[in-house]
Amino acid sequence: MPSTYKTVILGGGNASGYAAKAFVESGIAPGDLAIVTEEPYVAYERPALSKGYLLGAARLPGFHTCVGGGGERQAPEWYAEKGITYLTNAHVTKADLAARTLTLASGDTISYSQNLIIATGARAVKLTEFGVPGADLSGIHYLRDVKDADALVAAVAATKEASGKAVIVGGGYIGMECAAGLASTGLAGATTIVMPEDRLMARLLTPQLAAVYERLYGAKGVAVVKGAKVTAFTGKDGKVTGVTYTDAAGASHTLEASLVVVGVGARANTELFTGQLDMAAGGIKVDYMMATSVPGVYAVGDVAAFPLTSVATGAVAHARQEHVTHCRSSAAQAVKAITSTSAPPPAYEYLPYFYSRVFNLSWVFYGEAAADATTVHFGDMNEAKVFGCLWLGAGGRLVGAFLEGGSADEAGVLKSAVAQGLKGLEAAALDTASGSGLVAA
Ligand code: NAD
Ligand code: ISD
Repeated sequence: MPSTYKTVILGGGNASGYAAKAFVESGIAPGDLAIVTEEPYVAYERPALSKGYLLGAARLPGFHTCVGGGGERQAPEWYAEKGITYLTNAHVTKADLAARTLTLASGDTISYSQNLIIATGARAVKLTEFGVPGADLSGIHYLRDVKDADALVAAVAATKEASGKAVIVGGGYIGMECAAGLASTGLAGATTIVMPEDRLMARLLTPQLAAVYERLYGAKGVAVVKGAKVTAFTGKDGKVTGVTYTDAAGASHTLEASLVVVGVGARANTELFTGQLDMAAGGIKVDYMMATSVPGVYAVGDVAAFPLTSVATGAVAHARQEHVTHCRSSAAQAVKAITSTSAPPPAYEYLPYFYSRVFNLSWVFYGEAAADATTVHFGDMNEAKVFGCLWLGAGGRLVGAFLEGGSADEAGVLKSAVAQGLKGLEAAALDTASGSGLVAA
């Protein structure tokens, strides 16, 4: 195996798979590109892990990159056919940007002559990091990769078999999607979500929207405990048996649990580049081309903090977006910037977008759930079939839109309406940006 490539992609997640796709579409030559990942699999569509995977509906190679994003499925053979070297099970211990070299845990090195694309993504925040007693007991799960998902699926089966109970810590994306997965695969009536906030997905859902989902979760056999701070895990023989929390009044309670899933957020994997690259917003700082502070080095996906124009205020600030759509489009942007032979591509424009599917429901959200916006709810929230909310900012401009259960056309109309407002703001931000016009403050 040669050890020097024109381009190396570090990381094998969503963004990496789409960067490879974009390189192939740009016509790279065999032997020019290598991808290095510590995962045992080539890139796959990570969103499936907290949805279809838990239901037994998604398994590799069924959801390798582009299944879900449109395009040819990129199973291992695809990379081989295109002349792309893919190193799996290859943990990088050191990145020396001055020497353009990555060192692997095996001691081998891999170098790039022109470009490095950093796609190291993010990892689950662990409760051990906060010193929560018992957080290292077995039976406490996180969900980020296939290995985690396999362990969780096995634990759900064992818990069901033993008529045990499950507790989910956190009421965000992982919490809501995993609770739905557990309740749909045998743990209905035995699953409880415990969270510090006063409602599910508090960073996005209004109290009215959250109430609909809370009703549904209750009906599907998932209890929700709000205002609860997890203080400890109890255990026996090294295995979790309970989750202790304090309620809003300060009283302590313990819920029985032989299975715990923790979803309390994610942290970008930036450590290899500390002191070598400028950082922002907990990630690697990039410009509108996804270029970092070192020439030839790009960052894409969850790890990249890029200039994002606020739909609500028009202000530009570096921000990370932990969403597959940004993984796809930031990867395409970096590859365009690298391969463009004439003018650089247009500046990266991104409209925040999130979606989720739980039970038989499915929602989309575009824009910003701005705290000071006026919210207008619509649809039948009792029937819980098609309903949503609009966030109206200054001058009545639409800055956020949530739609549950609507058609693709209806979602498209809302997306365009939010995007229209953003377009004008982005154009103004680019006009006033400093230097080349492509670097935000
Ligand atoms: P999240 O930010 O969505 O939710 C975190 C939740 O953790 C909060 O709602 C809060 O209830 C809780 N929390 C925070 N600190 C806590 C503490 N000390 N004790 C108890 N609860 C605490 O993060 P997540 O659900 O962990 O998701 C992780 C990542 O996966 C994110 O990047 C997310 O965007 C991504 N993801 C996205 C989707 C999707 O877009 N549909 C689905 C799954 C995961
Ligand atoms: O949409 C999603 C989703 O479900 C995730 O887990 O984005 C994330 C990742 O694919 C990106 O981190």
